[in-house]
Amino acid sequence: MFTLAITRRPGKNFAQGITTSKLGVPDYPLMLKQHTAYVETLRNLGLEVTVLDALDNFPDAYFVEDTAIVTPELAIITNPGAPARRGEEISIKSCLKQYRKIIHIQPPGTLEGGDVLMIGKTIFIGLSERTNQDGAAQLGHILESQGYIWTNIFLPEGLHLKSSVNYVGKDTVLITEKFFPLPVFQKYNKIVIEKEEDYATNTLLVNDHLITPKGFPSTRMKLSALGFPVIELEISEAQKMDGGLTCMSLRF
Ligand code: CIR
Repeated sequence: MFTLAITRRPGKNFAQGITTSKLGVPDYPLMLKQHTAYVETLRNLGLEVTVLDALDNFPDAYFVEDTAIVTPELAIITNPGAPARRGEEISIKSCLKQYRKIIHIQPPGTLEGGDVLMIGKTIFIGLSERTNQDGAAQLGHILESQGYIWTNIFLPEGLHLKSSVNYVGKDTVLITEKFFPLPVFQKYNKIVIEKEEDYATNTLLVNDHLITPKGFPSTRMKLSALGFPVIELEISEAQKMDGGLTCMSLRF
């Protein structure tokens, strides 16, 4: 069960963040409204949620997930692969150090939390444009010393690993068609997401509830078969900035 979450308020300049999406210019008041609903949802699920202030020089900083990996034992502060995002991790460290012992990923290693999928004591690390082999190996070795096992995955597509695979409980992963054949997920049950709904793969399991983006009816239906309550959240404005539900919080 998660008891805490760290989030960050999107800044006025959030539309200047990195994006490849062609979904149009995002709207700030709507972004804030959707972010507030996201925070409220986590609170309703019993988490104590910290909302950090926006960072003026870092328009993507509300995607806090990329800046740290938090396990029950440690907080590993990342070295983001996107140069424009390097520096966001400093204020996350100040916040996390009250909860966990801190360890850093060191350059030339790069790592972003969106590439790290933890399923119990098994860690999958995506090798992407943001996470290199050195960064992945550093994380792997840190976690190995805590009894975890880890595997690298060369991403066949996508920004981060969790853009394409997420754990939704009951030994089941939500996975895109493209990632479905990867042997590393062989031992899990799989819910395969149709191409048109790829974005909904970024669904978040929090305290036996599934939070999923609104507007993906086929995924919504498939999720209900798992038996957890499903909460749909409108996050169109984060989607325009290549972000999703997992990216906007650190949960532990
Ligand atoms: C970026 O490109 O870094 C941000 N605009 C989106 C980050 C999304 N983070 C995530 O999936 N964990």
